[in-house]
Amino acid sequence: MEIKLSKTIKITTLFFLMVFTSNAADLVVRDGGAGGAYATITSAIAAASDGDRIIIRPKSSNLPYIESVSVNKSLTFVTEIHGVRYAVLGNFNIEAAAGRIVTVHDLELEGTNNVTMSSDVTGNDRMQINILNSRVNNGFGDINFQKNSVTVNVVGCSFRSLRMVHGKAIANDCEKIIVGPDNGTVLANDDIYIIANKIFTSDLNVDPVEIFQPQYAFHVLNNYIKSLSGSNYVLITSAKENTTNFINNNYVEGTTSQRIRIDGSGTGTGTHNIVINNNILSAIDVNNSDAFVVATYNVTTNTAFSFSSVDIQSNNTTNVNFTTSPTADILAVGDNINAGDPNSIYTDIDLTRNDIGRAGGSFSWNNYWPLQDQQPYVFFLNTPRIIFNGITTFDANGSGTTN
Ligand SMILES: [Ca+2]
Repeated sequence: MEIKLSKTIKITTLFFLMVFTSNAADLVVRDGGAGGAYATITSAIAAASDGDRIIIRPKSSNLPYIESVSVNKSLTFVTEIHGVRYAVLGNFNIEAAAGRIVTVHDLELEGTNNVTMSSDVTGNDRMQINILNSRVNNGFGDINFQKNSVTVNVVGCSFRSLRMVHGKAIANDCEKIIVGPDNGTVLANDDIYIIANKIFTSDLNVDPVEIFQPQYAFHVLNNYIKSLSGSNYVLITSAKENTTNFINNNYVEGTTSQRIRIDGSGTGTGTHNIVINNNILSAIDVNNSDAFVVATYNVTTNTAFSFSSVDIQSNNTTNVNFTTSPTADILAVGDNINAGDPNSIYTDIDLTRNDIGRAGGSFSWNNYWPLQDQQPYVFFLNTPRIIFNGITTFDANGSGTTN
């Protein structure tokens, strides 16, 4: 009898647990509240609870939902019609809260509006924001998440500028990516990744990529970076002490030079390494005694490189021939093929030697483009990778539970 009672209690507990963990709801938003749906995104958010999903049906003729959206819960936003973004005319603001997770798919933010956060996150937990397959003001609006304790993943989006303090920017079509300091109380435990973005600015005196934070190591990989100004194209003004940072396999183009500048003018810089490998560029300008800079296997069509205060430079090649498209749709082809760093950690995804430029290495541009086709995809795998030829012995031990 006692045993039966115990079993009943267990089953009841399990039942309540299941109910509690599976109570996330889908709330549907449709034009005019058709079919009992919510008529506005705002009303759906008001009725939602943390963990819910808001499914938004694009209006006919792609007319926008005319409302400014403020997200004050952990919610996921998706389109009801696969492959069609829902349009919103108004600002899209995400309110800060420790532990909050907000994911936005398929947003078409229209008018002169931006995706913003109004304040820093405070408390002992971070916040995470994911923006995927979205477009801001037809590529001319901004995404500003440069707030303390916010980790962002912005993937496959079109906008003018992205500001953040930590996270990943992957396969975006934009003019500028800026990473500022994270002065939050709880730091993230992984690095910053800027991968396979098309970053093309025609603004004078704008640096397409700018990093000025000492909290995280950074990886700037396989980007197409072009500026019509005479300024810097990748600008690093501070980095985390005792880290190794990577600027690899980028295509860098400017009017006067193809320049990366390592500058010590930011705050918090301590001794650190910066590896600049397998890029198409023509100039590296180091003005930071805390940075130990290595530049190898870079190429340029120019007759000479301008490498100022680079600590180690080898295997960089001038006068190379290759062709590329200014629209970034065609990859560089020519002397850069199979000419990158032969170390196996840089091996291409077809297992050949690294192709210098965007197509080379594990984070090949080819993994991510064409983007914005609104198909689901895996955008990042945090797996160590190495190619090994030969025979070796693995020292393997296993353990497990026994009954
Ligand atoms: Ca290759």
